[in-house]
Amino acid sequence: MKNKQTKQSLIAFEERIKDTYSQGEIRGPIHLSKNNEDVLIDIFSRVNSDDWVFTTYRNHSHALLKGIPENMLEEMIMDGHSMHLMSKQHKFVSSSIVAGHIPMALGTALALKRRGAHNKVWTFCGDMAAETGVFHEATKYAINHDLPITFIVEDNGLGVDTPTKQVWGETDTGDLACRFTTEKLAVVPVNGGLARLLDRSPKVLRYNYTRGYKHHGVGVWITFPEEKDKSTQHLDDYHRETNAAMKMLADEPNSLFIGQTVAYPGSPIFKSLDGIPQNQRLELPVIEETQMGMSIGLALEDYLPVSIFPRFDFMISGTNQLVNHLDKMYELSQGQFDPKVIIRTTVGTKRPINPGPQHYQDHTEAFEHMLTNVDVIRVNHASRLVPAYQRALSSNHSSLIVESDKLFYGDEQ
Ligand SMILES: Cc1ncc(C[n+]2csc(CCOP(=O)(O)OP(=O)(O)O)c2C)c(N)n1
Repeated sequence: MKNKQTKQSLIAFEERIKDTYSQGEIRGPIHLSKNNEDVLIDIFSRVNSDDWVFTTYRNHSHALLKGIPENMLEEMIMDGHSMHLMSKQHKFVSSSIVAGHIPMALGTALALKRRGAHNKVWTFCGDMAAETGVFHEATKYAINHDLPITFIVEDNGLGVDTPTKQVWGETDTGDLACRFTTEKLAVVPVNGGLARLLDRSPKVLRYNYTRGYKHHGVGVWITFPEEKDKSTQHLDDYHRETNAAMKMLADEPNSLFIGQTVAYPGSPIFKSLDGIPQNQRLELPVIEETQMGMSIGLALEDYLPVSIFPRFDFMISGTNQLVNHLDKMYELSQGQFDPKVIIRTTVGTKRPINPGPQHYQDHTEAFEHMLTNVDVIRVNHASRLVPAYQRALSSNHSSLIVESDKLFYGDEQ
């Protein structure tokens, strides 16, 4: 695709967004990209204007290279839509749910093939997303059904601040993928069996780069103008009380904290586990269904899993294991199994910046309807945090504890 964007203009755009964000003028989270401009320019030189692009929250360069004009993009970012940019006109979709866009991209590729259309789909994701089940399902389906889609893995070695290989071990989706070099679109099969698959049209490309910015934001804490005189009391109370509650759980024999940001920083969860030994923490980002199922399995062997999902919105993909297994195990096994898991999740706040509905939904009532055996406890005030976890600990049942957005800013949401 002919595009007037250059490496310099992509870098300059991100610099401008960084400056505007630093001044407290952007009302949504931003995820800046740097150091992968050459590769993206090369890939997009093969993308036609009527091709579809599905991508992540780290999407500004993709949007510009797909032809979204700078001023239009800037307006969407200023309005807080950076993490979930979409443009029908430009056939551009992105999502702030990790790997959430990948099956949609697959479906669009299937539609194009069935229709006999000439255009195709390009879908981008990070290395942590490339370890998920949906990535593997989608790539296998696309390869075996010869769908008009290319998957591109942008490998910066990290998911937020968690080194991907620390979670998954050394083998990565490089086994599935071919290596992309900026000189030419090269297929470098990692093992012979896959080379045969990769010779066919759907391809998985993978390239390495060093992330030029922090995961999100600009690397320093921004105080937004209207926040300047606000007290931090709520936040201080939240940190103190969640830490006291988690320490109480950590004292239980066999308790194990699993989930995203339990062992690496990246959300307030990390701070709440201050002082808890590393060997009681197991980092598991972005595989929420597997995490929920693993929690049940651990409990079957008498561990006490404290299964943590930093956002209720992310926990949704663990719903199958929660509703169909944890909640029903007692009934299905005729009273033989009643695994006990303490699930902890948080409703995202809209302040100081609004992350959009993929990060702030409160599904408490829906889960109250869906669950019959698991207790659902919503906590609205810091003074109720320790009692809520005490109740979960002394109960014979599993519990889902929802830390409400009120905990961060009181009723001022
Ligand atoms: C389903 C889901 N789980 C967790 C998160 C929180 N989260 C946002 S980005 C991210 C890391 C993703 O890393 P990677 O796929 O390597 O992409 P990168 O950000 O490095 O480009 C996580 C865990 C989320 N947005 N969605």
